Amino acid sequence: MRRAVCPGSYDPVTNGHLDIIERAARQFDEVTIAVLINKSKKTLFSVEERLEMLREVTAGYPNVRIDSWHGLLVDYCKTNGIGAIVKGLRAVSDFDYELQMAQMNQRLSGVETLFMSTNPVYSFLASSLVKEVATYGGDVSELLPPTIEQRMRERLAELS
Ligand code: COD
Repeated sequence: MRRAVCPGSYDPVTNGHLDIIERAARQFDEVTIAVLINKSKKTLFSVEERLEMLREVTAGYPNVRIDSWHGLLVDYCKTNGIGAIVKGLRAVSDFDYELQMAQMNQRLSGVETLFMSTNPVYSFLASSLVKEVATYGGDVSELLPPTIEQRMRERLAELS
């Protein structure tokens, strides 16, 4: 079975993430979306909330599973028999760091990283920007699934 992982923070999941996930799911037998836990990173949603939102928006994809992991991504791949990491590339600015991580991961364990070019419609899209725009009342309705936007607005209102 050809297995891949799409790792990330997913705080929260956006249409840009979903585009990469859908395309990866067409290329592999099984795709795991792994929420990587970074305790030093301040997030809007807890890990459990992010997992729940991901489960909800990927319910229509039978070969997509959701999981979380604390530690090195290559150890997650090894533990779960995953041979490929799929990443989305938005711009040249993503490339330097992504290349460095891909080479380090290859060196550490032999796992390959495959880059997918972003859908141009979402090339500017990042969870952090969506949160910032929504915080100041901007319209992000075309950038997130409606239920995720709703949850984000509720959380931002609780915090304001
Ligand atoms: N279009 C296309 N792709 C997109 C878009 C978009 N609009 N938005 C996001 N993506 C892609 C990103 O490029 C990324 O590939 C993925 O979706 C997740 O994005 P985020 O923002 O949710 O997650 P990040 O960038 O915070 O995640 C970083 C990781 C957690 C993947 C990384 O830090 C990691 O692998 N950590 C594990 C610890 C580890 O192994 N460290 C050693 C590395 S060598």
